Amino acid sequence: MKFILTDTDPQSKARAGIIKTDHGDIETPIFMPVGTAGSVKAVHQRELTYDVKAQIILGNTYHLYLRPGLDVLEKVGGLHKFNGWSKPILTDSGGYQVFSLAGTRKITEEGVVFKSHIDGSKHIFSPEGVMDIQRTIGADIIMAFDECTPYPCEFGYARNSMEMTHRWLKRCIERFDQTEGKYGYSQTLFPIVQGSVFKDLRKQSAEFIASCEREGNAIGGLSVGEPAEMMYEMTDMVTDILPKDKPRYLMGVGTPANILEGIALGVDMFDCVMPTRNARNGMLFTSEGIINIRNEKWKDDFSPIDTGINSYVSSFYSKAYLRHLTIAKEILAAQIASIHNLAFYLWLVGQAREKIKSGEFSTWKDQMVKKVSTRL
Ligand code: PRF
Repeated sequence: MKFILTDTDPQSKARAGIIKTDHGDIETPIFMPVGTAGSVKAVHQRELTYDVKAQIILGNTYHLYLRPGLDVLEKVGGLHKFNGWSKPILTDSGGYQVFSLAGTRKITEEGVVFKSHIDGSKHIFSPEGVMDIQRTIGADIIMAFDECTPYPCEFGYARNSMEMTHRWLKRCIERFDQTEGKYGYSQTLFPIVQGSVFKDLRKQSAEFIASCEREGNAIGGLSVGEPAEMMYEMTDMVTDILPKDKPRYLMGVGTPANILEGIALGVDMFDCVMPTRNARNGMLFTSEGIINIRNEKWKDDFSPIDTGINSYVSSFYSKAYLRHLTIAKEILAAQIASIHNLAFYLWLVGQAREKIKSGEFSTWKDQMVKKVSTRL
């Protein structure tokens, strides 16, 4: 993997660049649609490419390991072959899903023992095991095994957790560097900064992560319920420490406004279930603001969903029709809304890139944050 920084904004820490992988280039800043179990919910691969214009999607180690399982993924030759997505893929390590999804779980120095949310069966994730699993899934970018602390979290817990995440990282790196990609292309490992909302812990973690000198770095443990201002403050501190010549990934973030602020703070990559999950609940993000499509006010509004983002479904289907489909619980509602929301997120980061390149990012960002946060 290679990262080329092409432009920097004069008034903020925003930057534009290109990540080069064996499955193609990713222009940054970028939003990565979440495809937890090997599919971005309600959106098929051709739509992801041509309508959403996704450049990279996510998969989850936890889900893919439980189902379809490593035997199937190894036999087919990795996740790209299995789901037909030939552009880059990133897998999260399971260090987050195990904590948020699995029923009972026990964390020890060795790793995490958990019970499957599918059949209750018992499994163990260790730093080494999770590296091996992600080698078998075959994502281009794989994540270190970490503990994402909850919010709020006591200082002592956050410190111990961060220190364990750092020890786990050393084990991840050792295992990753001793092994090779199984399918003929290269993979890269991103470590994850933790430290909850404590400045000294964040600083310590960012310095440790930077010292590992991997090809890219991630910021975890944020967007877990803390006020947005706290998330920005931590991100700001961390991006001052992480190397400038490597991509930075803010995990699980966020709203359109969160993403714009993150870009201004020097973040290059984002992922979140929000555009797809909220789409399935009738919440649409548009270039004019936020729409609850179930609202009576859209009943006979035959105007297109959003003509501002150059997306087929968004210009073709009307608000009234999508409202009808949503209320009638038609499957097509989830499809149209998911494609639209993702196309909007990809349009937004694309605009951010253009504005960084033309030197207009900061003023545009302030206007856009207000616009995209307005409830219509
Ligand atoms: N760690 C991992 N995945 C994550 C997070 C984290 O801290 C977050 C936090 N918002 C989202 N996804 N491994």
